[in-house]
Amino acid sequence: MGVINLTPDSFSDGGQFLDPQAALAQARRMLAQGADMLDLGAESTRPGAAPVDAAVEIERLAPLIRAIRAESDAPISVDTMKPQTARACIAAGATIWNDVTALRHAPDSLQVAADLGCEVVLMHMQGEPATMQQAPVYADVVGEVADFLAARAAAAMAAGVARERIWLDPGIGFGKHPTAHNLPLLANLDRIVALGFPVLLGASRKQFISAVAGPAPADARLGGSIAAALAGAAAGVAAVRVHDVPQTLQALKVWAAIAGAR
Ligand code: HH2
Repeated sequence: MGVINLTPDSFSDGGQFLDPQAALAQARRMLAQGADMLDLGAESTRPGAAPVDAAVEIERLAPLIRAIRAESDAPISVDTMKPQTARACIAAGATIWNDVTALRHAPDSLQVAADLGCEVVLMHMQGEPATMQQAPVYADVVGEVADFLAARAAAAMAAGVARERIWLDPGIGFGKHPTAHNLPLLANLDRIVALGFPVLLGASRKQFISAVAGPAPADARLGGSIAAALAGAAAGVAAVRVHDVPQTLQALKVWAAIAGAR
């Protein structure tokens, strides 16, 4: 899954794809490079990011979704916590609602997801984006994330979302200490996979890479991003959400070929 942020302030690609033509060019490039799907966001979730109205999100996302849809059938995911934005983007041709709040942001999120009949990504986050990194606390991070995701999947199904439309995501970096919480999650992804839903892993360019391997700006964390993607592949995740498509795909292909030659 190739990530494109139509934001001025995303931590990894903020400002690069706010221009609609630049975003469309990046979408074409990622699909040509072998991305199976795209994830488009118009509001950064990093701590301190400026909130974005649903109307602005829709203005940024819907024309791009229509333009991609005019030339490709690839699944398009929209990264938003707002039901209005999800509704407008699904109408424009998106197929997946990627919600970092696991459909908890608005009282009608679960119902809107069920009504839209789209796929949903339910992601774990402790706290709220603005403050989530201040003091995340867990007694058992893997168990708590797994229990949360199982409970949100049950809530989605109870609201009418079909089981086969649900993805789960451990939310690397969302209310997690860079090493004390992210590393056990990455080491135990098989326990999230064992819940029986396709798992999406988003570790690309995240801060834990600097915490482990030494400071590096977001666009110089490719090696660490690939290491995390391979850990995900080994655990059986269904998709990895990445900023660097061709390099990740090359690593996954070589890893799979080696695994297949056993
Ligand atoms: N990570 C980010 C945003 N959305 N969605 C899912 N399902 N999983 C993730 O791990 C995830 C996500 C953060 O990365 P990015 O989009 O590059 O940055 P920003 O939130 O600053 O736009």
